[in-house]
Amino acid sequence: MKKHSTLGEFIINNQSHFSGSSGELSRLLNAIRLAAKVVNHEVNKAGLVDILGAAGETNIQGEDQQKLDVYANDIFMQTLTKREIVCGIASEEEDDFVVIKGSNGNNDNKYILLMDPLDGSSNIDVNVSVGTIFSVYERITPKGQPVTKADFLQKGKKQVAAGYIVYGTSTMLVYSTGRGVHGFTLNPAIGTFYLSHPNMEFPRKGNIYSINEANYVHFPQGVKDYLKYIQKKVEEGQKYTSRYIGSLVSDFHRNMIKGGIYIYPTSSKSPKGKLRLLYECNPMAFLAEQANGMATDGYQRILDIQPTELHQRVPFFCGSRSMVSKVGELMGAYPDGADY
Ligand code: P6P
Repeated sequence: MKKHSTLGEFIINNQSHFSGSSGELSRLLNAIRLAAKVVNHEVNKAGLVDILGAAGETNIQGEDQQKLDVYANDIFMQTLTKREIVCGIASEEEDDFVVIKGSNGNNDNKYILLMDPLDGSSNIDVNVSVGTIFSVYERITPKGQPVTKADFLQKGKKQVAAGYIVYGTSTMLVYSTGRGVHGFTLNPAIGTFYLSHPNMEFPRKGNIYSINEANYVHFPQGVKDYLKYIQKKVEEGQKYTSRYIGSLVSDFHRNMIKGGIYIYPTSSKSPKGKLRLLYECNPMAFLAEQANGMATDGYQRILDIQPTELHQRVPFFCGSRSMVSKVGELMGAYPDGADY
């Protein structure tokens, strides 16, 4: 596909790769495209209207709900509900999954979607990039019946699509349907996404590490050893740099382009890690592997983890293969020293 083709053209041209595709996945991706533009418009003017600040409620994570969190959740829910595409949605902003019926009240739609509608929302008030993360599966319970929790607790390797929108200096939609990772940049003047980054890949090696070192004292020893390993490399003259935006999507996006690793390990504040498996780690891990990168919980492949709860948290190590495998080695994941 030539560069600068539009996202719409790209979706249509790639539909033929799905055997028996009835166009539902294309319609799902087009719905995400539309919702992304609407949310982008609001995010870009957040400072101008009274949409900042907590909505006065807290979500299931016990975090203040910024009004934009609520707004983004509503826009994606509304856009995905009116198009006969999904039969269920799970969201960071919803305590439980939501059953989505077809217009005639049926439960015949094929896909389920999980999302973090506005990740990094604490950055909104300080004008730093935030993002939307989404993950798509085919339902596994029988068509015609309401979706159940089992449909949402599939292993990450069963995803049929995943992606993110990064609302940054420019707004990009980056996604994969299992045939590589492709980035589209929005031209806000005409509201069109153009293919700007075809076949995105993590450089095998990298020199950027993204971690909140304020939690150092509570890190597992293997993570402490990895940071010491990096510092020793710097002493030996190798170039490394620390970059941590506090927005997973932005750190991931930069590391995928330049090479690097993002780590959110366990800590006393987050004994199971902070990031959510279903709608943060699984979609980002799907993208990472499609981009020749790697994603583990420090010991095992994220995409192999059997989920047990909608909002469960896991430690997250994601990025360039050589960096993720090195920290895994120090965590004791590869006793035989295997290098991925
Ligand atoms: P901390 C945002 O809340 C988020 O889920 C990720 O986007 C980000 O990388 C991380 O948490 C930041 O967490 O504890 O370092 O502020």
